[in-house]
Amino acid sequence: MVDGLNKENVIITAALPYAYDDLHLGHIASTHLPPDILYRYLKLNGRSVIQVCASDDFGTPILIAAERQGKDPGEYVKVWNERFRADLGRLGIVYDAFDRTSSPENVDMVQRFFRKLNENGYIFESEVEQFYCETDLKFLPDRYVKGKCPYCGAEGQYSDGCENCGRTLQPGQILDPRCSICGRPPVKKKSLHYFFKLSAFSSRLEKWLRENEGLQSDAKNYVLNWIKDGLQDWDITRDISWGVPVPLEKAGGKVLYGWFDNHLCYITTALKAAGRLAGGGEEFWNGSKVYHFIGKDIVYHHYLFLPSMRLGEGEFKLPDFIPTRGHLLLLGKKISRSKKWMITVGDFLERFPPDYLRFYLTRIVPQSQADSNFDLQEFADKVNNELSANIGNFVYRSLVFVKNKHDGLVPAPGTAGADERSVLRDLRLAAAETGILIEEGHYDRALKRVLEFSSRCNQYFQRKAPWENLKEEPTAVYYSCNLVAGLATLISPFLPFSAAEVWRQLGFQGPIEESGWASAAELRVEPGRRVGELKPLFTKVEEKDLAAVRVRLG
Ligand code: B3M
Ligand code: ZN
Repeated sequence: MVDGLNKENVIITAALPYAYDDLHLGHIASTHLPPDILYRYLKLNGRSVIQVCASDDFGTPILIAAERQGKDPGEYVKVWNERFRADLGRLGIVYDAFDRTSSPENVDMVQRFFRKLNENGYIFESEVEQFYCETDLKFLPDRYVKGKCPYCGAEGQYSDGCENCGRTLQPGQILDPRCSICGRPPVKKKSLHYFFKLSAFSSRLEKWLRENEGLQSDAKNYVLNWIKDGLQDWDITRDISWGVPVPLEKAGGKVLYGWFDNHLCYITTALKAAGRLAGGGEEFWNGSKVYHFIGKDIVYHHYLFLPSMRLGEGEFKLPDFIPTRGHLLLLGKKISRSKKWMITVGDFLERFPPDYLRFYLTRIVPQSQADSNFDLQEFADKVNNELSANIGNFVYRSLVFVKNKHDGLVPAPGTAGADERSVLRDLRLAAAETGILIEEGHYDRALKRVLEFSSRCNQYFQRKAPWENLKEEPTAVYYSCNLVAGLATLISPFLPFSAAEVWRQLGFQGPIEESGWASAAELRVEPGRRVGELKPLFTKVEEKDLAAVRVRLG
């Protein structure tokens, strides 16, 4: 068990989406949904937990996008920030704070880090040759230049990293460079830059990676190899206007690179959510268990840049967990914005309820860097055969008995027999095992465990056959209603909308979130309780729904 029942605070962060494009299913699968399951589960356990995220506002891609639309970048990113919150909220993913990396509080935090790292001797200056476009009369950092990857030879890569082999590139490393505004080859021109001494942290990073058992071994192993190959010091400034200004007089308006400031927003936003920005932030942060959920394409940044900046600054502890998940493929192919091969959150919700996505993605995404595949037919099958035919069926057939045979009032049971004792024992076991799997980060297996229990409930109902075994019918219906309540708690971290609906149908007033995980195994549905209005929890996904999605994808 990872956390046990200790009472420590928990801080959960999800990687920050860049403020220039819609969230798609890939973001949800690796970055936003897994932490939300943990968050909801911990809250149900009465733990003090905050979940935070933000929009990642700075950097050249955003500046370029804003410039193309003739907008001020500050205004441009605000629109995205609101859109992210709305989309995530519709999926039931709600953060205690959803900040912006460009907020004044984060800018303060970033400058504080820069100053401290500078004082501690981890920043140095160096003249570097930068790409400069003589047509557009500007320096061309990162995405302003496209070319060929020096490692794997892939064409059309941005100068700050290769999408094909996953390497980050230093300015100037890209081959056959072209200005992305006018397409002409840029020249090189000298510019004074600031560097972070990443190389000074090799042995400390290695020690941390080896000693921290909370880190995933698949990521750990290749990060250790990167360290063995030698870490390069890191150019952390850019000659553009959109970013956190380097807090030094002589820096002459240079700004910090987006990967210097964005992860610091985890800290800023957590302290904001906890009301600790004005003071006591370090104690709060250091007294918490810290989780950073990410996708595997940003391992380098989270396992090397982030910890070394914290080590160098010295006041905020390193993460305890960096759950790192693989990519989501869409119908077997890599999701691609440029090729329009993606399903955005908005597209999905036009057709299907949010819990269908939460269900399917949780079922298929393991706690590892293995890629998963969003397959339309499999999506329909899982929703229809598992969600609807298993969970939905049990809830409906149980409650409909109360309505049709008992005027909507839960009947009083006779004495519990061996079947009841056995199924209640299974409920306790299911709650305990599901909890352990969630704490260990295996949300896919945890949900599978809930499904197994739901099958068990259907078996109980089938065995009791209340439609013909009239003597035991009230007992069977009473216990089934309590199993429905137990199931509602067990599904609630995964399927919050459906859990709330079951709770309502059981006639409960307050939010299910307040009922507590441990109470799942109690008999909470008392005889005489009036059930709410009933309707099937899930409707089937039909071929025409799938066809519409296929058309949309082209
Ligand atoms: N904005 C998104 C990405 O590279 C990037 C994450 C920042 S997390 C601090 O997928
Ligand atoms: Zn140009």
